[in-house]
Amino acid sequence: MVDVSEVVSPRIVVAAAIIMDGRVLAGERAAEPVTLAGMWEFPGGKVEPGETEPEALERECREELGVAVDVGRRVGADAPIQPGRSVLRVYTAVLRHPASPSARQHRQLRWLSAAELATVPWLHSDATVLPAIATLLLAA
Ligand code: 9L3
Ligand code: MG
Repeated sequence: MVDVSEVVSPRIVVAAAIIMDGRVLAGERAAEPVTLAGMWEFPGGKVEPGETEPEALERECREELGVAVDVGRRVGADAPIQPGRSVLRVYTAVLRHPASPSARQHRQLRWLSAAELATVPWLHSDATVLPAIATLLLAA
């Protein structure tokens, strides 16, 4: 059956640019789907029905990283994931407590400076936001 909501408007995927001390947290995707394994992303996932985007991001950071975050403002423009089907929205976020994120679902996590952003292979969607992230990191 066709899900009408997918036809009418693309699914929103939110991701967190968690920034601390001039670095941003990036994660290497593990399996699921296997085609994206080894690619790097800002942690996050799909907004579920009834959730606001910040609520979804708080939930995803809890589930994927085991941390509480305060969600800030949008970074960069909407980036297509699967054109017409899903779109990525990145928000800044800060850790609410001085806890270390743990790689509960990622293969590994890294804190990257602006100069290090290009050292990992990013998902295409996330790569489009990197110039805006670099600007933020350099201003911090
Ligand atoms: N995705 C792209 N960039 C991101 C995230 C968190 C997700 N920063 C894409 C990968 C999947 C889809 O969105 O195609 C759903 O993500 P997830 O729920 O598997 O994390
Ligand atoms: Mg995810």
